Amino acid sequence: MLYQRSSALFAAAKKVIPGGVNSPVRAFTAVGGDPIFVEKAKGAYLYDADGNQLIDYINSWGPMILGHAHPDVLEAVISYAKKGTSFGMPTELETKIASLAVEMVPNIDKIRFVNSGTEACMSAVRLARGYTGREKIIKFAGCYHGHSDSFLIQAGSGAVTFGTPNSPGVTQGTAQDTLLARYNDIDHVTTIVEANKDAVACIIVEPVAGNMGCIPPKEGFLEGLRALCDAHDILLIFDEVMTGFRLAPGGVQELLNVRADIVTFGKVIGGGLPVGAFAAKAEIMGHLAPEGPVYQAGTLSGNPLAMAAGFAMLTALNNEREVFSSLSQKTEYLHKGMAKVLDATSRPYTINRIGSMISVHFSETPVTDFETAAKAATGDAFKTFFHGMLKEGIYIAPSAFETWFLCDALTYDDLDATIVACEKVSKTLA
Ligand code: KE4
Repeated sequence: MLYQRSSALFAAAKKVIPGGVNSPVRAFTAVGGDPIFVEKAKGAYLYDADGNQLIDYINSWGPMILGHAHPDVLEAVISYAKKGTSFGMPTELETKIASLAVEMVPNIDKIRFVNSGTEACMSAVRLARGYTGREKIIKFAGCYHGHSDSFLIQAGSGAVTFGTPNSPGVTQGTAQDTLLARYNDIDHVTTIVEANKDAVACIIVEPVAGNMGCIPPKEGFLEGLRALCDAHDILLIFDEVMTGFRLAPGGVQELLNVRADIVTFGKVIGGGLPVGAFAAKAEIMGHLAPEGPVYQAGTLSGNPLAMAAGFAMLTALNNEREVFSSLSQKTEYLHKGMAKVLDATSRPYTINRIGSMISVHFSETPVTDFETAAKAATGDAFKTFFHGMLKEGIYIAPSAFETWFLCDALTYDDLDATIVACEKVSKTLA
């Protein structure tokens, strides 16, 4: 595996793009070295600027659940592009994808499309504040809801690897309205709610955390949040940007049977084009402009190409629901295979998994929140593991604070190749 052309492209990119990338986590800062520049992708494979073929466990950070360049998505985008790329006017296609999403996801009547997960989460919080008339929000250390000011308080994902819990540029005025709780600790959240009586508009949570590695909710945690919100008239926002249409057709609400008041989406819902969305019952969504007073807008929201890609993706998932169990089985197979080879080493590790989300942590203790995730990420074990797997042609998340996302184009031969690579690399983990 050679990466000369990627390195040369990175040097050129850094001259005109901050850090050479348009999103920090792509820069390999957490693992060192120059990022891989990709030329194209198909199914489960990436083809990089140096002609290497890599098995992809990032899948554009989630969207490519059926594999890259899915024929239904490509055909939809190409045919819609021929009709024009943007109108700034309503189209029937928006109603079609909205109706399909409402049919697939429990407990929502209406959905508003935006252009990213950040926009979806930012708008959901504004809606919750407008609906309740309250100002405080509660988020969880290590959870990432995009780069809106209110969320960059001990955020997960790339924000962690930069050691800037409160990013410069976020004002104290903003930060004071964001209260921080410990993930999987319902007592801590309860204490915060009780200390801020009638002041909390919403609790926003990744119902399965994916930005401190993959951290499933402990038994009763989500149910506890639901009860707490009911008792204090707080809106519960499930940030399903990662989990929506991935862990089940109806996301975590369906998988774990816990209802949120507002749900946000991104990634899969756009089929790889820029789409975010937020959804709720009509009674809440009716507060949004132009029906209600809470303003939210976007020139390219509901863009026809993005809607075409998203509609093709959701249609494929809705019609091929066995894909969800297929993905879970493949992820379990990978988990068991990697565990077997890692058990043969002296290196302590833990693997977290739910559905088609999985992460490997070199930790002596279970990883259940930001503190344990951060502790596991210290040292060079993950960095060594990442580069070792890359050398073997396996592309995993370039940070211990990320989740791997499997796609259903992965074959069991691909999974076996990944396990063999893991065995080889595990021997280098001192
Ligand atoms: P975007 O604005 O990046 O589309 O979505 C923000 C977001 C919101 N909520 C959750 C749960 C998310 O995981 C994300 C974005 N995920 C990261 C990966 N950890 C995107 C990768 C990146 O920042 O480049």
